[in-house]
Amino acid sequence: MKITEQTLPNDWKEVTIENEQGISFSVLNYGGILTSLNAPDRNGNSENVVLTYENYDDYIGDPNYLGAIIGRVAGRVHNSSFQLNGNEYIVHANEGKNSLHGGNEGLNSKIWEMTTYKNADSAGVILTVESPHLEGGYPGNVSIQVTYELNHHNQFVISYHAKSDEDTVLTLTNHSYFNLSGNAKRTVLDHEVQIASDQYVELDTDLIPTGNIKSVEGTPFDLQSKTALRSRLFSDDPQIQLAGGGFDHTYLFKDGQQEKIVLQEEESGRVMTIETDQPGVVFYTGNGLSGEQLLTKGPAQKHDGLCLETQSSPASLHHPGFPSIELKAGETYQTYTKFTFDRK
Ligand code: G6D
Repeated sequence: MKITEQTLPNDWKEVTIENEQGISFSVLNYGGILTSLNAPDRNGNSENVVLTYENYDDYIGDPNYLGAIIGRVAGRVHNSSFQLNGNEYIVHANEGKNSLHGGNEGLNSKIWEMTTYKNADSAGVILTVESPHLEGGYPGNVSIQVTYELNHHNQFVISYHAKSDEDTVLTLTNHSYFNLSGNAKRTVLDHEVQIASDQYVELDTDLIPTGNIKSVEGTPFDLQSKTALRSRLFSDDPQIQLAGGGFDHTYLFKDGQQEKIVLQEEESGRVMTIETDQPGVVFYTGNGLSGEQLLTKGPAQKHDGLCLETQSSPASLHHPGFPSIELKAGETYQTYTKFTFDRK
């Protein structure tokens, strides 16, 4: 394992970790942003499989949240408010009347402390940050730690750990846009995806969960077997249309299946398998990406990348039947998501 650290002209820090099998990642102390995740194709060419901005300044105030740690509450909080222990909390509205991804004081906009470590079989970066009481409107002083670890088994593991001194709500994720073609040389239209879920969450026109948990059976949302995205992203299904021509929906995982998501691209031969202890994932197919954003590959375009934001759902703040995102004072928030890379 090789660890390198650099200080950028704007004084941000960037750490890069690489193993001997051609897998490496780089992360910023700003927002815990993944600026690269390199994996080999079937011929052993190691290329970046996450979208990256050409100019790092574009990560500031990024409407796409490229690569960032998201919280305190990933997703949308309806009317930017919720009840907890009989108290109403108003969180920062940054999308009309609703709050997206923790509001303007979200974890993606903070400078995290970074330390590195190396073991016999792995190496990683530990990112820590303190989120003070009522930051973004959320109660509790919360200490958060996110670890990005790479091992010799071609696994990249993100672990999340947090504690609060007051009852609060929390659900964290990473907002990387994956594209297995390598350096985004193609869109994700010819990626194949498989999600171990038979339920998705219906959205309203503001992309807020309606509270209805729908069966995927017989709909374009059925991704229980390997499915080419090209066959679904142009569906006239009202929910696909409402999301801007693609997916932007929470899937609730079925119990008992360790491998929750498989993503692959035939042309490169790359395969990425995801395991997680999170109850669900927001599957977003980059419907909002546009040429205003300059990626390392050039101007962004719709469907240049896709997000697999493993998380619980803020829908639980307003509807029954969803896994809770409450975190009791003194209890530990602990979750992981493991990305395993292979090539065929
Ligand atoms: C769009 O609706 C999507 C979100 O899910 C995504 O996180 C954001 O773009 C970056 O608003």
